[in-house]
Amino acid sequence: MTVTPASLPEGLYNAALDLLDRNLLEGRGDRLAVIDDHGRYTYGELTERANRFANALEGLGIRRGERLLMVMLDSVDFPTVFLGAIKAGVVPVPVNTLLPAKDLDFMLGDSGATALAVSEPLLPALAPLLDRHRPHLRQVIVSGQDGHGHQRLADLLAKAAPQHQPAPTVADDIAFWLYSSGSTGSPKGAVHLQSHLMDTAKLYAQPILGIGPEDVVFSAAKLFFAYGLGNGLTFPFSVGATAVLMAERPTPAAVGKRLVEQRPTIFYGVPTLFGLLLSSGELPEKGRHNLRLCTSAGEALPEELGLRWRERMGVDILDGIGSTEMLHIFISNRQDDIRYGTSGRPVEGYQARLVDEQGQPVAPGEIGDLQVSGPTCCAFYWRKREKSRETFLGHWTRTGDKYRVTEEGYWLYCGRSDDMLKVSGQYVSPFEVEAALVTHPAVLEAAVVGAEDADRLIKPKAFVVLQPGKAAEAGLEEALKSHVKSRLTPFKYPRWIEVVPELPKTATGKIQRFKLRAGGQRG
Ligand code: 3UK
Repeated sequence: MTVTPASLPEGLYNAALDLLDRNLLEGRGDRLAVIDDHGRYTYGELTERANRFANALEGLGIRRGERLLMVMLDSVDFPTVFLGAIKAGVVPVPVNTLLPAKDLDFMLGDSGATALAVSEPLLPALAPLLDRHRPHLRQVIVSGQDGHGHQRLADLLAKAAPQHQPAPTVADDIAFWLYSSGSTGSPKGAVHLQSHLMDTAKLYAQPILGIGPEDVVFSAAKLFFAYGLGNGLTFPFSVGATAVLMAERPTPAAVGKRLVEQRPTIFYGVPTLFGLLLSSGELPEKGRHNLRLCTSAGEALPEELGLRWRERMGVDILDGIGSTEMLHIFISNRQDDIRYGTSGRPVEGYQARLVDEQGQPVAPGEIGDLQVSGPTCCAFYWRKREKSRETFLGHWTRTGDKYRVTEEGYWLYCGRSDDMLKVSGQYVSPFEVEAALVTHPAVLEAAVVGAEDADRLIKPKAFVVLQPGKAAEAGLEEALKSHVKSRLTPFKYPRWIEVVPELPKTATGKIQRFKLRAGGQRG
């Protein structure tokens, strides 16, 4: 081991030391932290890489509190940059790598990032935006073979010193942000603190998953999602376990291959993927994998999917609900107490309650709006005072979900309170899909709602009114689908399109989506 673990004086706290250096202090420096598509890295090596990156940022003049936007694929460079920044007190802001340019443009501006770290394959999408943000954006760092005229991460690491003196941060300092999509389009930066990462591991991953140093974990959800960040970085690093990181999209083939070759003990997925895997023929037989447990989040896991998976794979899936605001899961099933079709019970350390429209607790068994309280809630939404006030009510946070508690005390998901959809575990705003549809020359108006597919998972369905004189020609449906795919993150496209003469509206002209939902299940 070449690095000596760093420490901070009593009263100070830095999440990156807790997730990296503590493993060295506790004698796990030679254990594997990361297996990615290119190599294997011990805790000693990863800690050194993070130290080098922290030093490099300081050398580039990026200071404490400044934001570093991360548009990065999953590889060892992700934890290097994320934890290296946190060591330096610089605030990493990982964002979805599949975002269209307009969203990246918004995030570059909204965050006021002074530095950008980007994986080489994603640079072409960002390059045209950079100049507009130059006044504040000072450094661009590329992870990959060719820096294309920018700083190359590998060069920065090679030149920087391997030991780093951590920034004197405290538990309540801002550590990182994650963007959450809003129903009206503009994403909200959820500002998280130094203590939050480790708290999700202590409250959820250690007691509920029973994660330990012998585990090898693999998350289909990428590190830029709050779900993936906990799954593939915080949780394994909190105990010195090994994370398998994969840059490519989590197709059934790519996932099936990792299950056989890397033999993870814990696999974290989302319902859509469990469904795809089961029908893909890519899943290993019971004896050929090493799984002991799976988790599902992002959207509700239908009971049949959980049961079919257990039958086929011989391991359970723990469904649990989390959010970007709460950082990770706060209501979950337990290994010894699983009720498929429900989210389980509140995780110890969190409190959950159901309230009516007046904010009063609902009667037992009634549906109510879910509010949650716990130590990992973000401090506020960046630059969104009004949204922050609506969402964060003292200790309680409104999740925007409807829930009911069954007689036996299991929490049952009953849908979103707003018009937002959760598709493959990710938010889709119906407004956004509608706006994309109406930019097509054949479309006058559109309304998008959620409809169930064959696995009982929600997917977007569009009702469109055509321009006067246009008829529903053959090929129109496919044309509209690809039109949306080219404008938005592709998974948001409507799986079914129904041409209608008009949309149901209120007297004030608002689309009555509930009428379309009631009328139009499945396409
Ligand atoms: C929905 C669920 C039913 C629910 C997330 C685990 O999904 C995550 O965060 P997001 O901010 O979305 C939050 C919203 O997603 N949801 C999540 N999990 C479930 N609905 N059953 C579930 N098991 O509407 C919630 O309000 O994208 C999930 C860990 C961290 C996360 N950020």
